[in-house]
Amino acid sequence: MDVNENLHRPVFSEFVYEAGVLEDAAVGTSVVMLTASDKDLGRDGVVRYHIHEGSGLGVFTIDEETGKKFLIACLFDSVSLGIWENQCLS
Ligand SMILES: [Ca+2]
Repeated sequence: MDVNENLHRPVFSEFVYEAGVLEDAAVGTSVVMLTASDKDLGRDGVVRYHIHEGSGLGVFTIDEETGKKFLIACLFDSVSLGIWENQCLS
């Protein structure tokens, strides 16, 4: 068996993450930390995080390496905050 094979997919620690943020929260506020793990060794076990799709895109960003999600725009009443599908790759 080749130990460098990419045999496992990353798995989030929770199926659903719930988080809230105040309407007047400052840009850069940390909103939630997502964590996923991948059982592969080396490069194939390194997890990278992305926001795949969802409503209100552009309001949040995610740190590709840590899974920490941040507010990057001011929130207004008219902004519909909903569900984001997050993706981790490795
Ligand atoms: Ca993997």
